[in-house]
Amino acid sequence: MSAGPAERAIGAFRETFGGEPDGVWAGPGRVNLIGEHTDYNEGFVLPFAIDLAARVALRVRADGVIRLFSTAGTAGVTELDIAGLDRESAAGWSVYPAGVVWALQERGIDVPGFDLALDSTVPLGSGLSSSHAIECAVATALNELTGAGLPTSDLVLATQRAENAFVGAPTGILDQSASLRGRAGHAIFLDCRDQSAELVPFDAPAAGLVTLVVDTRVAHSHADGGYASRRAACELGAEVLGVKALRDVSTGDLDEARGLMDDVTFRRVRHVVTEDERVLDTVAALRASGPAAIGPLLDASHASMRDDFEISCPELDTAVEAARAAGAIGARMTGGGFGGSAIALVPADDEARARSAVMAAFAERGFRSPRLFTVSPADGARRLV
Ligand code: GAF
Repeated sequence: MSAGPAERAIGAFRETFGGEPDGVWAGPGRVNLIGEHTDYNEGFVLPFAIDLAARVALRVRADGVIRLFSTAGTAGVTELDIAGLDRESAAGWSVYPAGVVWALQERGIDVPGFDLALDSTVPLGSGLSSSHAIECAVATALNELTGAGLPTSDLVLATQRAENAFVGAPTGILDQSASLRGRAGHAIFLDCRDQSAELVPFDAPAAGLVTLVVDTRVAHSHADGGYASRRAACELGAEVLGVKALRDVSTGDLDEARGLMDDVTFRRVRHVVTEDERVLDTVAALRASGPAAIGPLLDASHASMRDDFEISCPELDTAVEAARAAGAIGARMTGGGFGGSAIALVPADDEARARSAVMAAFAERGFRSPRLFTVSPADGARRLV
């Protein structure tokens, strides 16, 4: 079997289980260029799959046993029974493959047992969708190996179901859509109401820019209360306004909305409504002028998340401010918030300066050193070998 990016997963598989896997599948992480907390409001998002991925080497077993091994950590092999999977039986990262199996079973798919070795380059808990990367790799593998042949839109819903009902995080469809639909050189403009998707060219280097990620290393979990409370506020806002989802509210409706609800709910609503508009403006700007034109929209998105949605944190604000002061044309936190990563669009000539400025700002405030790296749009979940 050939090596390449699959090599470490294959090596771990041979060492742990013996013999060869049936194949190796990859699920990339993602950054979201813009469109945060709009997905579960049936609105718009603009993520891209990144060139960091979870790789799973997998071989079907005949006895209904699932054995899981990861090259990260010291947990060794976790063993589960394919029959009667529930949240309590799975611990640590095994909830992600177990959740996918459970969601496929719920759709009537007869999933066999399997041995799986995971090797991931997506930093865990970094807000770059390390968990969805695993889920999308496993879902793509099992979709092929069972012959289920689900279309991408169903894989999106199955992995969302795994997150919502098995893992326990009330998330939308942003992350798995990026991981499953990614395409090198492109961002994905997704309408979360009907899953219609368009590829929008995003070639930062051609515009003399790099996409710098600042992983604050502040851990976050969407199964914690912050994410769910934002979602609940949005649902309340939609109910008060008499619409199916906040997608159906326009910025012109905001003045009237202000008088109909408490201030906190109004600001949550305003973030979502203005963020949807910023996504549409970003897509138009990218198409007309390319990545160099979207900086102010990224900045406005961050301010809205910091002040109206209140999901930023001092480390994310520091990353954004330091990168901006060192020449970034735009910067924002990316993902669910409360920690995780920020992205900054930085002129290639200023990259070293921006990196030093962010490191220095973190040190000055006594924060843990962040991880800095650049990313590019990559292909979505697929079989590697
Ligand atoms: C997390 C969730 F998983 C997504 O569904 C989305 O809501 C995002 O936070 C915020 O845009 O990544």
